[in-house]
Formats: sequence, C-alpha cells, structure tokens
Amino acid sequence: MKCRVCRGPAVIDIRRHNAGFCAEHFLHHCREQVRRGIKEHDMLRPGERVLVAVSGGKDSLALWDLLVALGYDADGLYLGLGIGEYSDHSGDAARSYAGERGRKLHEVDLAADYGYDIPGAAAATHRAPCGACGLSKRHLFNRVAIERGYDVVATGHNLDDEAAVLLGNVMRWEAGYLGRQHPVLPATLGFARKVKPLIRLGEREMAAYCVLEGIDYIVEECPMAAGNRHLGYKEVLNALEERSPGTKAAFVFGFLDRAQPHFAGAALEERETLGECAVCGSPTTGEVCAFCRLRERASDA
Ligand code: Q46
Ligand code: ZN
Ligand code: ZN
Repeated sequence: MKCRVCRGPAVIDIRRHNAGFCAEHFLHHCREQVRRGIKEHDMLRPGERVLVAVSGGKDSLALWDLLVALGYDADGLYLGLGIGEYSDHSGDAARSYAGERGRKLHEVDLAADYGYDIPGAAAATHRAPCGACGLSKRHLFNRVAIERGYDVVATGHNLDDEAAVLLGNVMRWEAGYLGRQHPVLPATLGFARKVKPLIRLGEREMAAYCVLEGIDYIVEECPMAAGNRHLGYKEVLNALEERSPGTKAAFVFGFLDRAQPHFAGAALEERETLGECAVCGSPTTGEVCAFCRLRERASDA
C-alpha cells in the first residue's frame, strides 16, 4: 500500500477514503479533516478562546493537539471523576501531556470541589453511572467555560461516537436528542457554544494520530462503561462498516444534511422554557438544576 499523496510506503490504510498515507501525510490528513469540519459547520472563529474537555484518552488529547496545530488558542479542562485507578491514570496522562507541551490545564475534582464522585452518585441514585457522569461533565465544562471567559467548549467526540449515539437516538426516535445532535450547539444565555471538531475522523485515526505524534494517552477504558448501550451500537456499526466501508460517515453526514434540521425545532422549544437554578444560577427547566439535585443526593449518601 502506498501513500495517496507521495507514493511512499503507507503506514495506515483508511478504507472509508480508499486511501493509504505515510506518517507525514496522515498527520496532514487529520489536520485537514479537522480544518474542514470546523469550516463546514462554522465551529470556531479566529481569536476565540477554546476550552478542550480533556479526559486523558486518545480523542481529547489528539483534539487538543490538532487545535493548537491549527493555530487556535486552546486550553484544557480535566475533570476528576473519582473512578478509582482509571481516574488516577487518566489524570496523569492529561497532566503529563500538558506539562510536556507547556499547555494550560485547568482541573476540577468532583470529590474535593463538590463533595461526591461518580461511583457514589451511581449508588445514591440507583442509576447507571454514565448518567450522573455525563450530567456532571456537561454542567462543569460549561460552568468553567463561562466563569473563566472561554467562548467555546470543544469535545473529542469522533465519527464513531457520533454514529453510535445517532443509532441509539434513532432506535428510540428521541426527537429532542436528535434535534441537539449536531457538531455545533450555539451559545445561548448561560451556555457556552459547544463544538465537536473530530466529527470527520474515526477512532482508529485518532489512535494512529496519537502514536505518530508521540502522545501518551490512557488506553484503558473506563471500568463503568461495561453495559453502556453505546458499546453495543459501536459493535453493530463496526460490523456494517467492515462489510461496506463508509457506512458510518454516510449515516452521520446524511443525517446532518438531510434529517437533523427536521428535528431542530423540538430542541429549541425545550430551550425556550429555561429559567435560572435557585442554587447555582445555571439555566434549568425546574427550580433547581439537575446537577445541583444530583450533588445534593450524592453528597448526602
Ligand atoms: S467516563 Fe463517565 Fe464515560 Fe465512565 S462513567 Fe460512563 S460516561 S463510561 S465517556
Ligand atoms: Zn506521503
Ligand atoms: Zn444548579
């Protein structure tokens, strides 16, 4: 297999693009895909301050690296979830990446700063940990962005993640979620803009990017992911992709082009009914926001 660009030996073959790339041109391909994604969806503008949600995994570290390579002013935020060794290792990976490359990493620790952790929240609510975890992440990334003057929160969701979430949402016809499933959620009162610049890159590409760029990321998966529905959807999608490369990209990009706009109204309606949380001031549909309610229950436990 040869590099599509220079005809030298390829180090990676991307079936979806029916192309191989040498190391140099693969890194260029990744930057190009991010640049295109940002431009197509008007995710970021020059001079904006970007807060990258950093987990220490391949996607978030590659995202941070790519944004800086493309000239964006991007800092990281690491959230300590208190999930045993997994959290210790992921925090180390995020800190050493930032330290080695001289980048600014903010940190919030759920236990020290908010009095609970994810395993405790799961026990207190008798629900799957990912619900409390996702809620805490959304709330805190947004809050830190607003408080510290960032214009945008960028997350490392890649094409495989988006395809799996989309399949889940379609299987249940979750109109509200489908309306919000977009690589850009615009800023509204109390919410920073949220963007997903890795939308055009797959999981395998992100792992290869890290290896080729010498980024040490945490390979172990979160132990609480077991039983997470998205893992099942990913397996199904991988089987389809294996049979016909390009299926995931067609599924996600076709949705964004042709179906998502039909659902956008449902999401807007929800936003119109928002007031302010009596405890923290964040936008919420109730008196007290879901994060403050979770914190209250989990820190009592
Ligand atoms: S960290 Fe949190 Fe994930 Fe672990 S508890 Fe679930 S949501 S699986 S990306
Ligand atoms: Zn090449
Ligand atoms: Zn609140």
